[in-house]
Amino acid sequence: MGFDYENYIRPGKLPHIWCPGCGHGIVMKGLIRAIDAVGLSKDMTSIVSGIGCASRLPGYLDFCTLHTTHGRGVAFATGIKMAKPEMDVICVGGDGDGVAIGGNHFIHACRRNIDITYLIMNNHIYGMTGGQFSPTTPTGAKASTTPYGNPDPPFDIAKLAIGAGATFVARGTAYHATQIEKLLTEAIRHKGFSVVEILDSCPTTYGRRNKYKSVIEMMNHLKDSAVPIAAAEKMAAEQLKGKVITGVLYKENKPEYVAEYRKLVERVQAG
Ligand SMILES: Cc1ncc(C[n+]2csc(CCOP(=O)(O)OP(=O)(O)O)c2C)c(N)n1
Ligand code: SF4
Repeated sequence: MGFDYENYIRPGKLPHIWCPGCGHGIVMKGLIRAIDAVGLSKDMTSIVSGIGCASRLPGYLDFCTLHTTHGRGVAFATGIKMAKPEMDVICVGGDGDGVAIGGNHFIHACRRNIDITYLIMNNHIYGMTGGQFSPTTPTGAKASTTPYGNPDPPFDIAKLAIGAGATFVARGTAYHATQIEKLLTEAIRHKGFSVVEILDSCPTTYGRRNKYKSVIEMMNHLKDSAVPIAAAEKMAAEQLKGKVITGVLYKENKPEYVAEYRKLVERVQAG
């Protein structure tokens, strides 16, 4: 028998809002499979998001879910983890949600090393609102707000997370569907702030403006630009130009924020 996705989906919430060819559905399947692999319980797992097409994901899943405000998913997730450390907390959202309006919350959650898994679906654009450029839109790419090409350099989300102090950082793509499950499984098991960036497709607002003839072409681009970290380590900088390194990019064990905070409270209360 095949994998039982329906066990985790709220039937009353379907059909979903995503366009044909949107990568968000592939990522959701990877997340479901990872949750199943780790064996998380529906009652003790909170899935939180901000606002955007990516942020609609928790609404479809039968867990303790919270759809919050734009860029504030990580702040709400932090509150849940502080109040109920026994819960597993997963936060999801898009690149606009996570590193534009929510960028400040993101870097500070990385710095604290709070035990939350943060899944960022990076489609390089504000999909929901019609394709404005985001902090991850590549230089030169077209968006509704950069019709002549984006003059800004993009953020590298994974490098930003490592620099800010996240203790588990991984990257995959919507093309590499089975890898999404593996990366998220490891991220959920990691004790600390885990960031999983999945490079994703938005054919509706990004693909059509940037001369992708089809969703397949967008997916092939994800396939061709990804280089697994083990292979990348043997390649020269010149060969890596225009490529994205995938896999587990960083991992370290460090004290987790809620546990340290509890110790502090106990110390103060003991006088
Ligand atoms: C405070 C606030 N500002 C702006 C918006 C409008 N808004 C809704 S979704 C969105 C962008 C979402 O983009 P992203 O997070 O990249 O997700 P995607 O839709 O591409 O999946 C914006 C700007 C809002 N809802 N709230
Ligand atoms: S607009 Fe883009 S991100 Fe939003 S559902 Fe459609 S394809 Fe996906």
